[in-house]
Amino acid sequence: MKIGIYGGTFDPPHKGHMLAAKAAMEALELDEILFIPASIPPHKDLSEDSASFLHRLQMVIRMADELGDKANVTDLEMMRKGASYTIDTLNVLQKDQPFAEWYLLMGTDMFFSFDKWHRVADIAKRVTLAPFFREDTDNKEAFVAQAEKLEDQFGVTVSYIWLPEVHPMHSSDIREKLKKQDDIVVEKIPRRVYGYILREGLYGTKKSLHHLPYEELRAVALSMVRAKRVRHIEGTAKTAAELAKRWAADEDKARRSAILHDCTKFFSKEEHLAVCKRYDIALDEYEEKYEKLLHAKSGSAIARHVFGEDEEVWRAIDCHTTGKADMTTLDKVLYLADYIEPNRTFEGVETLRRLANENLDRAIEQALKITLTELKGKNAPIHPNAQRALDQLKEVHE
Ligand code: DGI
Ligand code: FE
Ligand code: FE
Repeated sequence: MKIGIYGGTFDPPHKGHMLAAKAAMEALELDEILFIPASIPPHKDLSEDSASFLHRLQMVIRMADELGDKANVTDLEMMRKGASYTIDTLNVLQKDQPFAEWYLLMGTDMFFSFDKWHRVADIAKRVTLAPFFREDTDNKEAFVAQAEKLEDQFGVTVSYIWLPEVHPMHSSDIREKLKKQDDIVVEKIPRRVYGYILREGLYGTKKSLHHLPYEELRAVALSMVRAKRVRHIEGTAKTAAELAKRWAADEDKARRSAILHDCTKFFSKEEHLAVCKRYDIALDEYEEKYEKLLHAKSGSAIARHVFGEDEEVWRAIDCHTTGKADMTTLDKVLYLADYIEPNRTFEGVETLRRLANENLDRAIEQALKITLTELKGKNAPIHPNAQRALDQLKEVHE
């Protein structure tokens, strides 16, 4: 078991960190990479415009989520009072996993100051040092000399990680650009980290979330869900826009409702109920009981009250799971887009996609039939709105 430890302030985490993490995972064949946001770094003072530990932790969680199952985050340094020293962190981690091989990932500055670290000799016995070598900015001779010096002095093994691409922007530049609302920054940080920053108004970004431009809304909405949900939501937005065009609904509203439709999908039951209570959303007995129905209610409330979306948009989100009688074209577009977006693979999805292009109502009727049959098979109760939607659509041609 090889574990890489990647500590830092991550204020904010950016794509440079991701590239470095990927390079380390590959070069060292790591089984796990563990990000450790520092609480109070001993080597540098946090700048005034920095984010709190909890915000940095949340951002790192979002970055790590992009890197897959091998990437994890620990809040271990939050608990510690005073300065956070690597040796203390190692003590805790190695007690948990005494047989793992440990790699300490670090940037150039850290590598060159390593001999001055607190209890450096102890650290050297327990880890392999894995400094990042940036090909176009680091000096090869100085680097090799430092590695030899540390090896001689402390008996530590150095296994450097070669970074061919240097990410030109540092966290401090990113904070600066965020404050100035410079769009260039969007390319430098993972979208869901950017969304989190906007949502929380970090680094002097604007506070209001009402009527965000689509790209910002997209980032914020996606920052609310896990990475694995992103494809489905993006797929739904794409299909919703296409269906809106085909059936003369508002394309922009279709896209906005779709990007938000599952934004509360990862809320706990308590969170759904808290949102509904806060915004006076009355729940019926089905919604109270079946959590799957709740995300449409809480998602709609958030779209309305947090993002200030138009009524048509939050109403479409409100009925996206069950459907209802008298659906508007936008309601139908979202319902169907959710059902047939490109990542859906169930039997009959191709037929349904064709039907969606020929006859919107027949397609919804078909989708409802499939859902209700499935629910009956599982002995799950059918929401009256779903039944009403189906009955009404059937009436027209029976
Ligand atoms: O959020 P998604 O997974 O993208 O899709 P969705 O919002 O349509 O949710 C689908 C889930 O909702 C699926 O597991 C079935 C459930 N569902 C839909 N209609 C009803 C329902 N569950 C019950 N009990 N009753 C319904 O009428
Ligand atoms: Fe949903
Ligand atoms: Fe969905």
